[in-house]
Amino acid sequence: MDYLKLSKEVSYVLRHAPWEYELELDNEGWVSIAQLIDVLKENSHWENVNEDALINMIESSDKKRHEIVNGKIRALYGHSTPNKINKIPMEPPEVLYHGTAKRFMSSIVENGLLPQTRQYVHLSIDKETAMQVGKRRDNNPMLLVVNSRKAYEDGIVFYHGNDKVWLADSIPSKYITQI
Ligand code: HQG
Repeated sequence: MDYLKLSKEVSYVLRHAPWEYELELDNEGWVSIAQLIDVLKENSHWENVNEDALINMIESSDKKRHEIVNGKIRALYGHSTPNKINKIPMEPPEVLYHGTAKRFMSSIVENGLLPQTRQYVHLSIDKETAMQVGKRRDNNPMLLVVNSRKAYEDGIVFYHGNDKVWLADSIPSKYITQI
């Protein structure tokens, strides 16, 4: 089975368009695995999908995008659905990074980091990860450092995404420096 393709499809369902598959995410973004498998199977491409395939998909992925607990599955970050997924506020590391395109910089300097089409701003735990994120939009991306310690102390709320991704509602530009 093509786990990369399956992961993209599952991300699309769980991050962006559950209703297209007649699925409803709960407040934390979970759906039952059985329901997800049922709707995936409606597409002949995924007629052999089962729970083991979803587990293999998660384990073989370059990033931890999804998690399975007690018969349910959810995307850990990336959502654009209208109802904001509840994330638990957590103290972030001292600094976080964000890789972006040069063409967005003037707006980011003016407005800070905004979630744009997603529910949360996505931040990276290290420079390498941030550069990879930025390269999706610019061959020579900008690397931004977020003073998450200071922002947190000032009341900006952060949430844990996965081992490399942190989330925030927005990051005012006074906490951002370019390197
Ligand atoms: C930019 C992928 C103008 C922001 C990645 C980014 C990540 C602004 C773009 C995850 C702005 C939004 C998310 C402002 C932010 N003015 N542009 N004020 N504030 N932006 O894709 O962080 O592989 O929604 O810099 O690896 O690039 O899909 O966010 O360039 O973890 O699992 O607006 O998605 O993960 O782009 O990426 P995105 P992102 P997966």
